[in-house]
Amino acid sequence: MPYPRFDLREKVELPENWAFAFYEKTPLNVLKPEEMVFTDHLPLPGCFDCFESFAGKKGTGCYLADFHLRHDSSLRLHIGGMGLACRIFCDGREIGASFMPFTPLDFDFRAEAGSHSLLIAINNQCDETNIPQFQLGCDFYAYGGIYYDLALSVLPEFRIERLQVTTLELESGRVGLTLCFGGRIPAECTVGLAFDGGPEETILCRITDGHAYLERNVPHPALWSPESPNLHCVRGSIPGDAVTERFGLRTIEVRGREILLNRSPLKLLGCNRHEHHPDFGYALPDAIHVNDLMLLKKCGCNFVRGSHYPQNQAFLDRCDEMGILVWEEGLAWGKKTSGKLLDPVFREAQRVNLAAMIRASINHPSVILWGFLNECASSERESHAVYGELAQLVKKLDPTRPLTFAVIQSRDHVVFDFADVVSMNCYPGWYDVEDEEIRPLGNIKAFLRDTLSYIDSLPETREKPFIISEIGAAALPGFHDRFHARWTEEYQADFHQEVTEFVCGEKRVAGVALWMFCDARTGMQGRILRRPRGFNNKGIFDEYRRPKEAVAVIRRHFRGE
Ligand code: ADA
Repeated sequence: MPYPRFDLREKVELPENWAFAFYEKTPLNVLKPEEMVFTDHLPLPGCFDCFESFAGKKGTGCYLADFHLRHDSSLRLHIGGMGLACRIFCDGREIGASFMPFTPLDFDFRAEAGSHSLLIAINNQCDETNIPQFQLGCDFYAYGGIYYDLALSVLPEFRIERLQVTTLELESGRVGLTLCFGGRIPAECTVGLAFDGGPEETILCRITDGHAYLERNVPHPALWSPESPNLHCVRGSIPGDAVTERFGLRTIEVRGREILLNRSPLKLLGCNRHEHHPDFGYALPDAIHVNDLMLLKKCGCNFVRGSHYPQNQAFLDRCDEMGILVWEEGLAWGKKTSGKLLDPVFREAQRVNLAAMIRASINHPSVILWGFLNECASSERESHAVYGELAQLVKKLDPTRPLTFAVIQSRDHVVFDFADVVSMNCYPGWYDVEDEEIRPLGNIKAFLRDTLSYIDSLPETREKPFIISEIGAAALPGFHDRFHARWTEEYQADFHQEVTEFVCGEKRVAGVALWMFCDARTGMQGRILRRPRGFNNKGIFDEYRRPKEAVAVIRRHFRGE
């Protein structure tokens, strides 16, 4: 179970396998709970369109379960992330809805003692008017289901919702603790505080705007870093409720062109990763998370970019434990000003998605960068306000982490003033190369040098760290050909030889996220014709995590062997 943990809250039991009904090509708003006929059983969390009977189908999947309450209760249904849109009903009455994929959601409602039915209807039809953050042409598949954790629990009347921890001083282990309260909040209350299962201190706290703030020294402090991912716990309790949060003592900051972790310069070496597996869609079991992190570490990576949406909290817990640094980002992919970028509904969805992501991930020491708006219209003047309002929100919710966003590889960006870290997606040697060139490897380093000159020529970027946020070439798993041309494993390995040699030898590059960790299913709308097998094949592992030839090359450079 991911952190935060609420050990005093009563959990309401839900089944692992839910009664399931599927309505093909049927939108959410026409379905009536009383008319549904349940024909199958499917597990949650899970993506219904990964299963044999519903594979690749589009429509609404309806999950039904009974639950039982001993008392009249206030309840919270927590969904760590779902897609693409849902409506939730208790005993046939709608208790909530969302059209925001990959966003942590809480639905609070009341129910009386006795038996009840819970119905979760989820639609995976991608319609940009209903789901402004996603589009059919996205280069990742629009699965339907509950992707991340799911829990139903009883809410105390007065509750402690979060305990946010900020490292103030490394040597003494001094931390700032922001207690966030909910429900019927009194003006003051007694809080119990205990670090790492040690003795509990009792403090009388004044509560202002639902919050109280304290500072303490963590007893026996041990710093968190990728080499020594030491973690601490703090439990905050009030009468009838308690929250346990896990955190790491570490600082992250930007100084000139460097990123500093615990005041020492850091080079980020890693991969982009989709939370994807063909058998599970985005609902990955923990075993996959752990194995993926093992594979990344074996390659010498210390960094993963969670492209392109808020991550599973269970994955971030594993990153904390295994010492992998994370760039976490909100969901938006290639939005244009002629499309959704300037639309107020899209902008509001961005704010909700980012705020929920930051609140959920605030205590993960592994998360060191916040990102948003992947490859959106960063060259157009009208976009400036959109980037600005999101940057302001991120800074307000968390002033401790640097902010970045991946821009496309052009030379005309107008939004870099908002970036603490400058990031660019680069595809030399893959896109935009002469057709006659069978192996266009020759210009990769020249392109990257030219990119650095561009970054160093702009007043708003020249004194900031620079990350290559994507760079990659596709290889069809197991495809070898004597030309060693594009799509072969040989070409991808030679490509990454050029890239990793350049990155590891170039001080100006503060980090790289190779595109990408493993192959992942692509979107629809013609993109599939440019993506053999229906997968983005730029993974250095295939979708079942079998290594391609590039892995050995990358490992050699990243590990300095
Ligand atoms: C873009 C995008 C990625 C992926 C990549 C590619 O940079 O950000 O999600 O689509 O291109 O493989 O072309």
